[in-house]
Amino acid sequence: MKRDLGDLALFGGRAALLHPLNTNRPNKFDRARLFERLNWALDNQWLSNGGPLVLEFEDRVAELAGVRNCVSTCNATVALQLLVRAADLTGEVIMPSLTFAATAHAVRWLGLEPVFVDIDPGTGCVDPALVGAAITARTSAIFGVHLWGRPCAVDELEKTAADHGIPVFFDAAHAIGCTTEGRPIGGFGAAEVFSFHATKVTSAFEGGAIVTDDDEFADRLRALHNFGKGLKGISEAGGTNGKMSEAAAAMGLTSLDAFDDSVRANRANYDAYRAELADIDGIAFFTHDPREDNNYQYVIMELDEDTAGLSRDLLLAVLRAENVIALTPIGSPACHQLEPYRSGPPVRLPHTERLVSRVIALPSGSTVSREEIRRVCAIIRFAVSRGADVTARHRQA
Ligand code: T4K
Repeated sequence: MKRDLGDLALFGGRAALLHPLNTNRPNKFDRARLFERLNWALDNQWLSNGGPLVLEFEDRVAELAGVRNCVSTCNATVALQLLVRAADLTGEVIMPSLTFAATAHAVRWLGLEPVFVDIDPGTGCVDPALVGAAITARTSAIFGVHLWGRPCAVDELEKTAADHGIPVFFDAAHAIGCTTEGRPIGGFGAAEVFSFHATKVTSAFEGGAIVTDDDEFADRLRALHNFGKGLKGISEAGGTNGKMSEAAAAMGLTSLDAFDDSVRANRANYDAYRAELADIDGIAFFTHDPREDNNYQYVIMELDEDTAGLSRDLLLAVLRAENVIALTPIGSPACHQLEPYRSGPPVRLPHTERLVSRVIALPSGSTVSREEIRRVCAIIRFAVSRGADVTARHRQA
């Protein structure tokens, strides 16, 4: 319990938590079941290249996403690159800047140019009206991003894309198990991409997947992620190695077994944070539509510096000193504020820039206890209630 400024670890007090509490640490899963699957794969002597566990994982992901095809990959970044190649994209791809660098890097790595547009401040997702206005003769596709699991304006983006005769793809790295108007994320646009990185609600250690209802496109993707093998003509155009291993699929399946428990825990954590901090001026939470399914893997808090009297970065430093490793969330800084994009032609995205300077991702997941949340909130409550004093003391130090 902090009573005086000197109790804050930033100013020499004892840290509130004994061990670092990381944001995005892996969720609980049945370890015995994982080892069982790994042993089975070893006995089966088929460890990659479309093995039985990979096929089972693909079926489970396709079912969750409500689509016909799932092509699993070694990670989501390669999955995004496979989309670029499979759709023969060239020139420019329009996307939000408020996303993890992987969305932009995947496109740039293949020699295309990401064109960043601003967000709708109400959702944090790309503003479809601005996407339409940014389309030029060089635009070959639109990439929407379901940021922090919040579905973007899928219908508007699909319409804009259709009006201009270009495809729209969705980076759904954060959005497995989410719905919009009752429709599961996975079936929108020409294809969608999930990430199964260790930090995601469903983890394959490293992994990704492309889901689509377009059978022919799925065949192209399947060939391209396996050196171009298996589809007439495509092999001559080459391919890459983007395959998922049996070990990753074993983890992915075991993590999927725990999906409902992980989401329940995330939802309870999100509700607990909101309840604990509801009465504090200057604090708000990024919301989801409670009528829709969401995986709630990110608890995103917004801090209004003027009201709180301390900046987002100072609050992060306060928390870090207490062993609470809260983060500037994915998308903060935004891509256009990062190299190599920052050195390009200047881009002003006022809604993006405002949001990224205010947000904090708080620790969540099924290994975070209610007591840990209570302690994190107590630190935030104390620091914000004494915001101006914390800022002044920090300046003196
Ligand atoms: N599109 C979007 C919108 C994305 O967010 C991502 C990735 C992608 C595409 C590409 O997906 P992948 O190609 O990765 O499948 C992490 C992840 O590597 C990345 O997957 C994720 N998004 C991104 C947002 O976060 P870093 O460099 O920020 O991770 P790191 O090491 O700083 O860890 C983040 C937090 O998680 C820390 O608090 C530590 C904790 N952590 C991390 C790991 C790896 C753990 O507690 N345990 C762990 O095993 O990129």
